[in-house]
Amino acid sequence: MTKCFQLTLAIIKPHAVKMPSALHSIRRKIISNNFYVLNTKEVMLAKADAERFYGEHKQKFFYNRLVTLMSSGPLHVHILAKDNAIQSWRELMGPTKVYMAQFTQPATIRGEHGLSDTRNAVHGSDSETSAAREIDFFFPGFNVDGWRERVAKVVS
Ligand code: RTP
Ligand code: MG
Repeated sequence: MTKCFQLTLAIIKPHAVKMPSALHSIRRKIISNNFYVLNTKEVMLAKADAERFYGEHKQKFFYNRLVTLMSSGPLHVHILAKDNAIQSWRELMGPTKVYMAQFTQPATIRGEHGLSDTRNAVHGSDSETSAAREIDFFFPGFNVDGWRERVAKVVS
């Protein structure tokens, strides 16, 4: 895999935020897998904001279930940085579907803390374009391009 220092947006979903053992375990996994946490906040989304964030899934059968979950309680939102952060965080999350996570990758976050296909504990960006959009959604003052340029100067 080619090394590429990236940012990704990670969300700990409401049911996991409410469960201290899950929250603690997820935070430990973030740190022990060498992610830098560049910014973090606790956010309560209005349903309309959750609908906007998940607009790409509007036609899916699980859309209403998803936005209801994501506006049901506080989220913990993090900007994570690492080489290949997007893929690395998605590997740590594990498969979307909880039965796949529990049976094929039980040591992943979703394998350990997923309760259902919707309540699968965590979210992660799926591309650099999504990461930039999602970071801007939750951290509008965070300059993704400026941050990338500063890192490129330091590592070159
Ligand atoms: P995410 O966006 O949360 O990181 O998850 P993902 O890429 O693995 O999965 P995606 O297809 O983008 O789905 C977004 C979220 O929708 C919920 N979902 N529910 N069968 C279902 O009930 C179902 N399928 C997906 C999950 O919460 C998923 O994370
Ligand atoms: Mg997704």
